[in-house]
Amino acid sequence: MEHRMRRATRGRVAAIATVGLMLATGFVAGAAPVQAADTNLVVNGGFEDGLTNWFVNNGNAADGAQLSATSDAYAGANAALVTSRTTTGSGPMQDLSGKVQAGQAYTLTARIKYENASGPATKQFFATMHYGGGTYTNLVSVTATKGQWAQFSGTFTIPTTQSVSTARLFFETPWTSTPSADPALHLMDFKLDDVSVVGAAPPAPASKTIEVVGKLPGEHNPLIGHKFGADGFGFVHDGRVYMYLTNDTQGYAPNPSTGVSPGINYGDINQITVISSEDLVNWTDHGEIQVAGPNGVAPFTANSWAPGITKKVVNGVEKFFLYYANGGGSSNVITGTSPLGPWTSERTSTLINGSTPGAEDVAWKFDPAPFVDDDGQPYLYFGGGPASTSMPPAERFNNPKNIRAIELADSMVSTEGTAAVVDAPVAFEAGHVFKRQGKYYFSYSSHFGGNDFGGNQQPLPGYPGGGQIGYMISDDPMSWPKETYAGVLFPNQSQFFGAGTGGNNHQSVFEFGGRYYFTYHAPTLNKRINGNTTQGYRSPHIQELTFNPDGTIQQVVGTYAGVEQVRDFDPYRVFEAETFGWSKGVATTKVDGSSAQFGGAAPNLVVRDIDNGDWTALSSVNFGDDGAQRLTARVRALAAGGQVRVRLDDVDGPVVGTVAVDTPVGQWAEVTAELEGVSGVHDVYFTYAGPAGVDLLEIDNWAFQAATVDLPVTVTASTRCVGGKAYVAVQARNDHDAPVGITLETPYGERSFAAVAPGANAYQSFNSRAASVPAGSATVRVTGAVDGRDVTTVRTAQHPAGTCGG
Ligand SMILES: [Ca+2]
Ligand SMILES: [Ca+2]
Ligand SMILES: [Ca+2]
Repeated sequence: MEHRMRRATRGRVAAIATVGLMLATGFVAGAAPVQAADTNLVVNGGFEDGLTNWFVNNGNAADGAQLSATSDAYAGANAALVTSRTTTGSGPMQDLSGKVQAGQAYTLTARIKYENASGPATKQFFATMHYGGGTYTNLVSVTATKGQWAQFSGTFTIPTTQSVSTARLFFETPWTSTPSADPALHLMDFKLDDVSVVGAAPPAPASKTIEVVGKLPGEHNPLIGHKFGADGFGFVHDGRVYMYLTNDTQGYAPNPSTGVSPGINYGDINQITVISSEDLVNWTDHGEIQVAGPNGVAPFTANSWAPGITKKVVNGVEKFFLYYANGGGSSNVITGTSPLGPWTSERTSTLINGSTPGAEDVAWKFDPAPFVDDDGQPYLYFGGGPASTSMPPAERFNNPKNIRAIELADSMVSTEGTAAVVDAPVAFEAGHVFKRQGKYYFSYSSHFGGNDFGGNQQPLPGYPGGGQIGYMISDDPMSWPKETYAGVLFPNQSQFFGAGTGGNNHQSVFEFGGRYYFTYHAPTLNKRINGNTTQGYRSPHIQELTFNPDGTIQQVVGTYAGVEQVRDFDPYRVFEAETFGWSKGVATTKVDGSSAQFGGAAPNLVVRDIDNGDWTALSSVNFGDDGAQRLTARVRALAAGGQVRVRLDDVDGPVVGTVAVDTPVGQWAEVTAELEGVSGVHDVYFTYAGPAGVDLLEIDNWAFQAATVDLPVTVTASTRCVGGKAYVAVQARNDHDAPVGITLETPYGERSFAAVAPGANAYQSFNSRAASVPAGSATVRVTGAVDGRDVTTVRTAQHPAGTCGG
């Protein structure tokens, strides 16, 4: 195996490993036994599905090319054609992250052809792996003859020390720093076909499922117990509260044997988690937005921390703007057509960076929080981190002037004017603004002291301590002198949740149903998993925010109890199964297709990792006085013999219905269960049972059906003879406790009666105008109201044949 630094600026490593070289070193024999389990890790390597799974290498900003399908194939109907290459690395790429493994050997084959008339007679090509950052490794090489398909055929072994969390395979020509000096030699078009990388099957990803009950039944904090999420930003739209969260679960990697994860690494995070609720207790998991990174909505950013969202009508269209920190160095925004996307990037570079006027001195240009005023003027608050060393130490500590306010353009994706200093005392990060009764409230997180803030300084009287949420009140959203400081809004969360829950915080405030709510985070789920030795994985919390008559805020007390459920849950609709009040032992995953509840644009998730003994629950479900008669679920059986037991009020509560998941294994299907004794308001527990040690099923959505309600009525029909004619007589007695409408119908006529009193009869004898009638039936239609619901009951009454005379 040959390693050599090829390009200091990109930290590039060449590991050319032709079969010959591998054999010469004796490396293949031990490392790459060909096994029956070997798998081709490349998807659509023959391009018979067009360009599916392929894209142009974008590892460096200068990389670029056009990729198209061509019918000039080595095999089959299609190959790939790459043109307009801007660098030697500009070539077709496929992401093999999560598929290749360190220490494993793989066999790579591919066919390549170039034809440029002005090109050289022969040309070397590389198959190269980009392991993220500046690490590139040439895997296999071939020298092609112009106009002929050449074959890559070689083996490569990934070093045991190589991180493979990013592993992207691409095809290129040998590197030169100035390829445009001789494009015919360095930037020729080429065609690619029949790519395969064969080796050990991809490893099953280690489970991230949280096995403990992270949110205890009856409690409302943390908001969810099946995943983490930090820096929550609450946003209200159309009767729902959406929480946008830094995806702390992304880098969570519990050791399979100890269950303990390494500490959180913010650098791993390039997704934003979205959850929503209409009652503040039952939260729907909408999954993650892949915001940053090579496959992100904004691939020119690497991280997505501390989201902030707002909406605005731009050119007559309501749009949603999701701001986020691209690490500490810059901030950016992506645009959605709904709070759940889909998302696009209107920008090709970051929104807030070193060239933002007035922000040049801000150390960390992060934590962007948008605010749109009543007059439509949008603002963005951002910044934090170490104070300028040009300040005296005491000022660095007390008034670091590291946060900024700036106007946004009407487009919401660019700034206007110069950023103004927010002189928040002891400020560190997490600026946020809301407006109430004409006053603007700026809240933020304070710093923990240390050398970045002038060393061990004495805080000014009344200024916040370390890691607290302070706030200011101003009449002007761009003017925040230190005199507007109003106090500590929330002490450090460890004061309420104890050992292991200290550290940073990040808050927001939203108004919902006439009340104000305060969001913050605390590693409480992490604490329930690992005790007081937490690893920094944070969970979203909400408390109610109340105000004094003078507009100041009553300091918030953090509790596990959280906020009151603001309305009962409506079960009589299709709702996503990834909606939990509480849960145990389950996980969620995004699936193809749209949400049955939230519509075509919204992502859909399913509940997975459902084992015997796991459960999910909904808080305060209102079945009404007449109750539910049936539960329907969309499920995919993964094993025979799975069951969903529906219980009321407790995980061990009475079983009111059992869904037998007896549909074909592996296929999505609808299953139903009849319910008994389900009325009124209850917590509902879905408990899962079946063979141990296997995943039982996945669940997409639920729907309860209301019980059919009948109006009580006693109906009779008979025949009689009057004047030689046969009559059919129909009678219906109203047994309800209120008046009803009754219609009597026969083949010989019908009659309607309005407002038939309780206990009274509707009666009519219908003349058949014949001497006899055959046996038949009358229809009785009763309309009325039961518990405020309009109800129609239809009954039939049989009558015998009747003949006059004889
Ligand atoms: Ca092909
Ligand atoms: Ca499980
Ligand atoms: Ca679903």
